Amino acid sequence: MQEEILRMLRESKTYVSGEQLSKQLGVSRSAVWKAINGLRQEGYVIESSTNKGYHLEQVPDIVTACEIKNGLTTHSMGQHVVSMEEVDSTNEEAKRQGGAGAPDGSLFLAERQSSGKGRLGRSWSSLPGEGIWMSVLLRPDITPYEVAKITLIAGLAVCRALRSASGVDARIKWPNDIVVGGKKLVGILTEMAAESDRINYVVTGIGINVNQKQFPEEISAKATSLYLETKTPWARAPLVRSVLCELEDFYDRFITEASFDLLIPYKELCVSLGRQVSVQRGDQTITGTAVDINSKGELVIQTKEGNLFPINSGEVAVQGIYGA
Ligand code: BTX
Repeated sequence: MQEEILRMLRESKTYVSGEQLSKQLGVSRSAVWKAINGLRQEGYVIESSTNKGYHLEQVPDIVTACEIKNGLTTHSMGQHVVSMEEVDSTNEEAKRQGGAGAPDGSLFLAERQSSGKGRLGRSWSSLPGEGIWMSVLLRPDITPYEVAKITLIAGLAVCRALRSASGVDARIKWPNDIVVGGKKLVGILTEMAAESDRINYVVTGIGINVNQKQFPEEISAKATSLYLETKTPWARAPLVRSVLCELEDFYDRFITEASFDLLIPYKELCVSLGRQVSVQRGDQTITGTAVDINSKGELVIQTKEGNLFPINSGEVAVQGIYGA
């Protein structure tokens, strides 16, 4: 009912009377009053006047299902939303619910992660209310071998969404970190459940630093936020919607259009190309210039001897950009 009341208040430029709300929803005036108070507790500022009724004055910066879905134009991404106050990790929750049959495009969000995960067992700082900690569950009909492309799509979609929403010069550090001026703005962790050559589901976890004014000391040299880059606070729900729209657009094209070449827009935004990079392969360190991304999505490194090494995973250190 809170969702319905909110919709009616949003649609009306003037006050909506308690009577109108209770008639339209088929509930008592006191039920309306309780729901209004519930919304106020979530942070909505709702004016009430004895004669005129209720008026929505201010919407809080929260990432509830109701706020995400308000104005969301996707057909699949984020149509099923699980929004939590706190969870261990949105990726873990997405995997739990993915195993239990949650639909393609399901979105899992939390205000706070108690064990936010980075890659290779690292942790992700997920302070409450300051960032977007979200995971999208996908059920693509592709082979496990093609999942690397989903990783690239996620990076591309988030980068494009943040560039157009905020104007920051965000770039992709291959395969899917988003950096601004060498510092990490977004981390993406893609995980999958698969059986031999069939994907069960893919979970793309996206951590976006939005309103942090400062970071814990151990990461302050390498992390940045939209606030630090623009000196303006950002409402998170519209950013989530932009990410979902871009993600759906690229993902749909990847799945349905045989001729779609993801690498064309990707390379335009990839900051790794043309730079000096190094990567550990077993006990060998390969150092050279990142010269290309091949059709498999691998980063191609050219050594000074002229040898080409395609790299499909592993930590690639890029000169001038902070690492993990
Ligand atoms: P990563 O392993 O590339 O980055 C983790 C490293 O980045 C850490 O070791 C630390 O040095 C640094 N770091 C930690 N927190 C932050 C931060 N907030 N901003 C910038 N740098 C940081 C990248 O892993 C993948 C991160 C994915 C996070 C999302 S959040 C939603 C979803 N749920 C979940 O548990 N993980 C994903």
